[in-house]
Amino acid sequence: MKTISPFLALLLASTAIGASVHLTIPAENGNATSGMLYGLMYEDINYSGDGGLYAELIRNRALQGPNPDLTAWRAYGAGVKLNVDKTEPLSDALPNVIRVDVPATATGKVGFSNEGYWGIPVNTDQYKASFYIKGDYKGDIEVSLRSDVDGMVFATKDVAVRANSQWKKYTTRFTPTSASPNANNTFSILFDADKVAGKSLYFNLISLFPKTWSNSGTNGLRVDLAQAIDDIGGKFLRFPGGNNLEGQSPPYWWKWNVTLGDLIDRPAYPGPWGYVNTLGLGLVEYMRWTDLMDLEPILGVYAGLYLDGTVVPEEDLAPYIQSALDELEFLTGSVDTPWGAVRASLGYPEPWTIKYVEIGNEDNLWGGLPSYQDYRFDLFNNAIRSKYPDITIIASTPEITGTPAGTWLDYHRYDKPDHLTTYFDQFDNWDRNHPVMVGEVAVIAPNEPNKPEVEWTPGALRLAFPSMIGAVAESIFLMGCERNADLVKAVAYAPGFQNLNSYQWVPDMISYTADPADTTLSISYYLQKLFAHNVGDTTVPIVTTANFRPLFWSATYSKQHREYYVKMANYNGTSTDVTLDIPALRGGKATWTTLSAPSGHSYNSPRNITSKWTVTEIPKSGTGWTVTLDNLMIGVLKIQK
Ligand SMILES: *[C@@H]1O[C@H](CO)[C@@H](O)[C@H](O)[C@H]1NC(C)=O
Ligand SMILES: *[C@@H]1O[C@H](CO)[C@@H](O)[C@H](O)[C@H]1NC(C)=O
Ligand SMILES: *[C@@H]1O[C@H](CO)[C@@H](O)[C@H](O)[C@H]1NC(C)=O
Ligand SMILES: *[C@@H]1O[C@H](CO)[C@@H](O)[C@H](O)[C@H]1NC(C)=O
Ligand SMILES: *[C@@H]1O[C@H](CO)[C@@H](O)[C@H](O)[C@H]1NC(C)=O
Ligand SMILES: CC(=O)N[C@H]1CO[C@H](CO)[C@@H](O)[C@@H]1O
Repeated sequence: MKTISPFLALLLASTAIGASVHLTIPAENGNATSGMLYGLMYEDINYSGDGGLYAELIRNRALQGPNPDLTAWRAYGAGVKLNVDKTEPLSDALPNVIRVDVPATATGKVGFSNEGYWGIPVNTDQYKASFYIKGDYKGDIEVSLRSDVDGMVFATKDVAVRANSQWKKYTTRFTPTSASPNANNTFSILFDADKVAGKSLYFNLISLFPKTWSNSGTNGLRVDLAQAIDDIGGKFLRFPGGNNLEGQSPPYWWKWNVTLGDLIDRPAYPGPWGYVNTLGLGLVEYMRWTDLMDLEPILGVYAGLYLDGTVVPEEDLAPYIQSALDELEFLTGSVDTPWGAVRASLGYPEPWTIKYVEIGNEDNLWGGLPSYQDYRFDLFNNAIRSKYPDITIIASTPEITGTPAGTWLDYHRYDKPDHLTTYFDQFDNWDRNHPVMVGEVAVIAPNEPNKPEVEWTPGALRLAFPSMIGAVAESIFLMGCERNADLVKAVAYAPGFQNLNSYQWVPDMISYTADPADTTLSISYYLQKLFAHNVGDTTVPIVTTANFRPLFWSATYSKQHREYYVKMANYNGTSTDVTLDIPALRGGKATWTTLSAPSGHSYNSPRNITSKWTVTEIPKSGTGWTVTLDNLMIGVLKIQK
């Protein structure tokens, strides 16, 4: 219990006998909150960008990466062969292309098809297809979407092509006449065999976009996944990582300057999570995402540490610092600055605003701390601060010491439920000179081994999907952040996304396949949504004689909405009546929203949502309201003045 005068407690107390607890909110408010407490951490892991939030449907669209292959591509037609060709580059960034060899004997339609990211969903919205072609071909090329199960054609469109020895781009739009029953479909490009028999055609950057989320454009976001994160109601986006910022080993790190402009100029980035990033989701796309969802960008800049432990020595760091400064100029500079002019040339004359920059990611790991402490943090910090004094700098680990007052520290925690609950009060006694961002927090393992939701990954027991008891533990950690809102400015679950067909990390907040019917919002997702939608601009003290554990609570108040939000959770207690009094308040309308599931081990999985979200109006009785908080239930009592 925080900030309670013994006299006030005595005056207002009611006792917690048996299964009942009495909470009182006195007249005064507490500390201001940051206004952006809940938000999102994002990096490309688990095919969360490519094959996930980035709406592109064609996998391996430009044979990118150091070891290009024909993953997801198949030849169509007897004797037709596909090859990785390195002699006819489409651009400097995209040197590998598909060569389609057509045998001299071929007849009818031949060509090739793509399986997508483990399938391609077909609905009756408009699709946009495009490809580059080189070679001798004049006539129609047919693009189509068809079932891989029974060959049913959902859409087909002829594109009039006059190809020659120069690369040419063709774009077409079509609308399927019916939706597919599942995502087991392919996208095909077929042409007349007799026009190319015995010859070859070259193709590259073959792209297919469905309708994207909220006008996020031709290079935009997948509708259902983007909608899900927008629905959380978070206030910030931390990007582009995570490990994906750092890269596995030299020379690969997230070079922002090659993620810009036409897709033809974006090279591969072999991200650290075992697959090649197309960089279709680049810096500008991230900024558009923050614009469309009204999120505060928290920009991570590469700080000279690779995940294999390689550290850029002090004497070689200058170009990396310059890159971070250039990135800020690109984002925020006027059109008269060199990089601001580049931004304008891409169609964005209005500068963006960047208020938060994080230097690196988890620089305490992989042997990075000594160099981060010695020179890497200081050199980046000094350079950015002197040019951009209004930017708040975030150090990527609380283990660093001696940073200037006001520097935020990024704290990460992955834990088991029981242990995470012990951190409820950890921030009560932290040094107030350094605000905290909890950049990543999640329950990743069960309390006990051998439970059904557990999957074995070498060396560690992990949850396959976020569990109910895990979400309760997370809620307790989050309430600990909220009570310390003068210190903790931002908190995010991580990671956000998981393609169930290929992933490197479990559990995740949102899981999915190509088929939107599989999209699974986890119990932790609903917790984030519940808490993000119910947070005020100041903390509010709560007076009670009850002790924390098994019940936990915290409260905030919004001046703008004239609402109190009292959050509560019950971790292994009995069903308890909680009475809330606000003696100073006449009237008041109370809404009680709860998140629960059949048991602590329950979890949400594709097409099997076990968690329950209820909303009830609570009548006032006397000066307060009484709700029942069952074991392993999370609840928010909202009181409107
Ligand atoms: C406000 O912050 C101060 C300083 O951290 C702390 O002592 C006090 O308890 C906080 N007030 C509330 C109501 O949480
Ligand atoms: C698609 O269907 C075919 C034929 O039934 C099957 O072999 C294949 O595994 C399915 N692919 C996916 C991604 O479901
Ligand atoms: C991008 O930045 C890197 C490192 O800062 C630099 O080596 C490279 O030349 C730049 N590329 C482009 C296309 O500007
Ligand atoms: C809470 O209950 C679960 C079993 O449901 C158990 O694994 C865990 O250790 C308990 N924790 C506490 C703190 O009581
Ligand atoms: C749904 O998930 C629960 C775990 O939350 C599991 O116990 C149950 O068997 C699943 N039901 C089906 C039909 O798969
Ligand atoms: C569990 C899982 O899906 N692992 C995959 C992670 O991604 C790599 C690279 O794509 C695959 O090789 C793994 O099979």
